Amino acid sequence: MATIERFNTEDERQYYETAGRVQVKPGWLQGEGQPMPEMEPYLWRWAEVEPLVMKSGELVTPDRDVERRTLRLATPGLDRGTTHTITAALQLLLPGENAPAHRHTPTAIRWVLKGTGAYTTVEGDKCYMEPGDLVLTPSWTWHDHNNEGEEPMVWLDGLDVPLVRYLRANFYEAYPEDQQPIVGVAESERKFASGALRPAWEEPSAPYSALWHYKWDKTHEALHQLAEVDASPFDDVAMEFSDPMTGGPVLRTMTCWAQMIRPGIATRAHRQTSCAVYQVYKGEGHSVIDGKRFDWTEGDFFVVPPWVWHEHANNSGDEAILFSIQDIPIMKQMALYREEPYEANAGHQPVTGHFKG
Ligand code: GTQ
Ligand code: FE2
Repeated sequence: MATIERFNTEDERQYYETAGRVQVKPGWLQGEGQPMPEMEPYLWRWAEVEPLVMKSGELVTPDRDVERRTLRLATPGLDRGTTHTITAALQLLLPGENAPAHRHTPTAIRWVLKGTGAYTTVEGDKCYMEPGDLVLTPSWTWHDHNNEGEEPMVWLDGLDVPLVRYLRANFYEAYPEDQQPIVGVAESERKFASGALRPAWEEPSAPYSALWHYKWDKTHEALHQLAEVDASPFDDVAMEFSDPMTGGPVLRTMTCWAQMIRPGIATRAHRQTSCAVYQVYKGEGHSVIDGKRFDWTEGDFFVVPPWVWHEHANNSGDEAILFSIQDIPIMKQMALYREEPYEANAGHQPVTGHFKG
């Protein structure tokens, strides 16, 4: 029981003491609810992270000495997770290696960064991973990763673990074998190959996208096609990966975006109650987050906490492409999503500092 400092009489003192003993807490002593300030925006440089990822291949081996070979993006101020809802980690799988099959209630996404020749099997569907591909392993789906190729594979894992843990719904089950049986290859991908047409007889049946593999070529093409006709003042050419059956986000708790910040563009600042983890897939530029300028280049990662102003810019001569994982779906489903544009100064924050790292 926290000590209570506000009492004027012996009667009041006794009241608060008794309340403490009985395990009830006067609400009038508590402050008003505020967005939790513990998390700060942060940026990880690929040039610093990549050597640690590659070296992890010499230190530990999945299946033999560890469950998985991952390095979490650990935001200062948080005990776990990369945000309060999302955990992001880099995973390395060397040629010939297998990350054993299992399933868990947290949902995972994979955003492929490097390598070719590895696949993730999701519920028996073999999904070959190439850079820029998005592979979903929704809640409670069996998955295992295998590298049949000649190159080290590196991808970004995004999971809703902090949220699921908070909700006390974290379950895990190992598959009896290292690999689950293969039922097909690229089946979900071929079912929705056009991106716009879907099997006519099927109705939405699962609480996540029926397509779980989004190929980079299609994503990149979609960004360029959109750029020809429209863009957002806050996010430039931004696209959300969507569930082909519903048109909604691919998952219930997290959504994934690919966005192109075109050369010369400086977006207007806004803030949302949702938060996001970004990867700079291509190009260079900067973001101003909470008044601080974060310069980024290919491969870097950065995090935007809830309810802080942020804007993106690209002063280079080439396109910049950002991938992000955001917790918008959970906020919207709970009717807690809010968004606000930055009105002053033509939508741009005054820059009060530079992130050094
Ligand atoms: O690859 O299955 O980063 O289960 C964390 C938990 C990756 C995985 C993570 C996982 C996985
Ligand atoms: Fe997993």
